[in-house]
Amino acid sequence: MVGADFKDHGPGGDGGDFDGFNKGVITIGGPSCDCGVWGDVTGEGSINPVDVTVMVQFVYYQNDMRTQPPNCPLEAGDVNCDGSVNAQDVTYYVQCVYFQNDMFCDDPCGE
Ligand SMILES: [Ca+2]
Ligand SMILES: [Ca+2]
Repeated sequence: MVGADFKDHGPGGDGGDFDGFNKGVITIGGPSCDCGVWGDVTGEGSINPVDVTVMVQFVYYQNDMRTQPPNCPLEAGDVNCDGSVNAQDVTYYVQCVYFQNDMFCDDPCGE
């Protein structure tokens, strides 16, 4: 069929030019889930003493310097996934950075 034109013949189709889908990222209920490097509150891509400092500043001094990944369902720094950022999360960071003891919960986006 040389020169055929795509028409919308599906259910509800109006026979006009096919325009039923928007190409691109599939989104279900909002932006796709992406927490970056899980637990990275500075957004530079790794977990290190700077992240510990940022967490201590936030939890103990109400000085919020965290970077929140825009499409992450959990608050930045809530690495035990209990819904709040507090001293327990700081402990997890200290364990992770200084004792190589990774107690973080799984990345909620499943990376
Ligand atoms: Ca970091
Ligand atoms: Ca927590």
